[in-house]
Amino acid sequence: MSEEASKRAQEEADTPDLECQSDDSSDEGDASGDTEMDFLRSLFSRTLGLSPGEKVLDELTLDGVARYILSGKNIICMVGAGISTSAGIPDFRSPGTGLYANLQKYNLPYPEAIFQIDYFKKHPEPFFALARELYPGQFKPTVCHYFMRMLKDKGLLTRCYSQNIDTLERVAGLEGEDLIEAHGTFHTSHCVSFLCRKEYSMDWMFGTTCVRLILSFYCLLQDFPRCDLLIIMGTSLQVQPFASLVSRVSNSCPRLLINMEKTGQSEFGMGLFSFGGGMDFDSDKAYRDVAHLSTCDDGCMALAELLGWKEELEQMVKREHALIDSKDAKKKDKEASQNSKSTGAEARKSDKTE
Ligand code: CNA
Repeated sequence: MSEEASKRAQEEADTPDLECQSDDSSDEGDASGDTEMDFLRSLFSRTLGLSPGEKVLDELTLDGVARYILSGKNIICMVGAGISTSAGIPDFRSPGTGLYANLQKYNLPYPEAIFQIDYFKKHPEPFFALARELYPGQFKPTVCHYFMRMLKDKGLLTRCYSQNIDTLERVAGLEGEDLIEAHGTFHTSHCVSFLCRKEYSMDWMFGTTCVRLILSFYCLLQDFPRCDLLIIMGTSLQVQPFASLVSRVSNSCPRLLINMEKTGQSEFGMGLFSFGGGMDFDSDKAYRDVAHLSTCDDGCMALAELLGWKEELEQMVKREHALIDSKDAKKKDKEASQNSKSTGAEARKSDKTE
């Protein structure tokens, strides 16, 4: 296979399915057959790990990633519940502390039922009880959230794709186009009642859910092929299709996982990962995936230190947390003075009636 044909086949293999166009030009004759063969060869060799992409990290460690970042890169972050556990919000699957291990009190038929719409329509109480525990306003963003904010401030963050619903990315300063909230968010929500939807929500729904989905889809088609570095943090990569996004970057794009455990590896039963694109940290063929096993906060702080940003990150966390504390204190004072005013008014009213 010529070098050019092989390059073309590689490019086609890297193109997301939805961007692929059928090639029906009849004048290409055998050339088109060659291209298809090249494409299939490339796909199989990639899937079987025979033809890895280019190795761009000088070493598969956090130091290697830091040196690579310093040359200025388009970074995508993919994050999950593990980035918010240090803020006090439990994740799903951590043994002992995860929500799935602690849902007995809600008497669910099985743990996932709490997030299923059919179950919710019949038994909304467990979801609302859980939502009260997770509702934004009670928690502060973590070091990891502010590390992503620093990536943004330094012009390195293409976008953050989050599975979380706790809105802490927004509190940390990722907003608008910085953020795709792939599993929805408490920031916007809607009534599931058919009657309610009919009366209020066609425009509203369109302005939120549909447009958000279309934009998210458009963004990921744009972002992933252009990504220079994918940072995956605090997720078990068990929920599809989100998890399969790790295979949407080019096969030369390094992927850094900061998590308590290794996730996203190609294993039997790993759904989309078993067809190529899964993470490979340890095999002889590993050439681009780095696993840094630690808390997300420690991992981000270690990376910040290697980048020479440690002090700046520490100061940002301190400053932003102090700001949140002072806003909370003002809000509490206001609520207390409103409460005392209304208690006073009620007391005067009852004095008059007596
Ligand atoms: P998960 O399946 O519970 O996985 C969490 C992962 O993070 C696991 O691999 C843990 O080992 C790891 N982890 C936990 N704590 C830390 C830590 N401090 N540092 C590093 N790693 C840690 O959660 P996923 O996000 O993968 O699953 C997707 C679900 C979770 C989405 O549908 C979310 O909506 C849902 N969820 C969100 C929140 C939230 O918004 N904060 C909380 C709980 C669940």
